[in-house]
Amino acid sequence: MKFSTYFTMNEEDAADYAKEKCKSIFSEPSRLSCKEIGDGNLNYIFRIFDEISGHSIIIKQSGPVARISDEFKLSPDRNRIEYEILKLEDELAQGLVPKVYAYDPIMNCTVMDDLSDHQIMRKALMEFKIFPRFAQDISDFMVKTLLLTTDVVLEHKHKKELVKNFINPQLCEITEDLVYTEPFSDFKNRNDVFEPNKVWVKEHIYDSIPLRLETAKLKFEFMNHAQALIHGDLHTGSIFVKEDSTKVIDPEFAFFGPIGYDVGNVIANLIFAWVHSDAHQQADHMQWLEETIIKTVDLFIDKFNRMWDLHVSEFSAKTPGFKEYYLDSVMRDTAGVTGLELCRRIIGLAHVKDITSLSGNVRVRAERICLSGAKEFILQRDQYGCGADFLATMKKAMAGYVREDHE
Ligand code: SR1
Ligand code: MG
Repeated sequence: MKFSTYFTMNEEDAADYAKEKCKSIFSEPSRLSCKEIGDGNLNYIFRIFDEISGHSIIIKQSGPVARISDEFKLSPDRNRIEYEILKLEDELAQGLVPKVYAYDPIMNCTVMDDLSDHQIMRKALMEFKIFPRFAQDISDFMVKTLLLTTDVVLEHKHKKELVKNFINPQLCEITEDLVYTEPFSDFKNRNDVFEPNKVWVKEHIYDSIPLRLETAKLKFEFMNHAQALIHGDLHTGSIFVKEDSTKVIDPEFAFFGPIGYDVGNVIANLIFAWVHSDAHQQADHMQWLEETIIKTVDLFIDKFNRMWDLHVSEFSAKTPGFKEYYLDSVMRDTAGVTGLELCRRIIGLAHVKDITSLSGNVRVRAERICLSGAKEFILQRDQYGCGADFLATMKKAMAGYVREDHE
């Protein structure tokens, strides 16, 4: 009876929930302990551990408002979306997402694999670890989950059914506001800019009308281009890694949107790790990240081309030249989104630790390098055809950084 009406659980409740609802995982005798381990912006993550069998699972529960601020009212339907998408992604990109075992539409929670033997990638990169498989795995994940959910591959009516099933208006609104709108003017007064960079941000970002115009175009493309079932929040905090494994988690922002949204998020977050390693003078780690940025984009392009040839049978899509036209537009979106993500994590409400863990002039420099690169990605987004182009923009931004007198 305890779980017949929704309430937000604490650790004790979550352990009781596991005892009552997860009998096939924790057979008797069991001694369950629970710890809330979430550090994301939205949900509660409970790790349940059976001291007798050694088995463990994760219960992820969504509340009616975001953890970061109750200003964000959120539909708990995001839990259903996440559950269904993880199952679909597991079919499309086997081994690259956690297994999900159950979804409870009353308690708005999902039971899934415990990935405690992995580490959140952002944290691991901030410890200067390297993951040789990452570019292969993430390019695989993106090409399989993205290209295979487009209407150049799926039967058109089936694809439209999926669009309907994964309509996600509240989470999309967060992205429209926090990624596409607020970083480019402070009209809502909730941006959070590092004090020593406030004047610079006003001059180079808020006051740039060309930048605002291009971000407005990108915003309406995000809202109106139901291209593929995108993850919608594919940053390094949504990826678990260990040396021989990569797992993508947290697809609650998923909906049918532009493919470049996912690819651009991955690249921008590798760039955050790169400036973080620069700030700590970790030349070897920077070198690995540079190679990884190039490889991620190039492998994505290469696999996209190969999968297209294998899976696309739609009459119009097979017209010579169409694949190249399609991929060009994906690369253009990727560059634009790389720039958007770089801006929004520095100027907007939701930051990343790669940057906020820095202080003083080192943070000033890291932020300005990211923002200078970001402007170029957005304004020149039709100039990106391969991985080296992405790295070249950031190298130029770093070389062009001039320390100002007041710093
Ligand atoms: C109010 S949510 C802020 C951010 O956290 C999520 O992880 C998404 O990135 C969102 O934009
Ligand atoms: Mg998340």
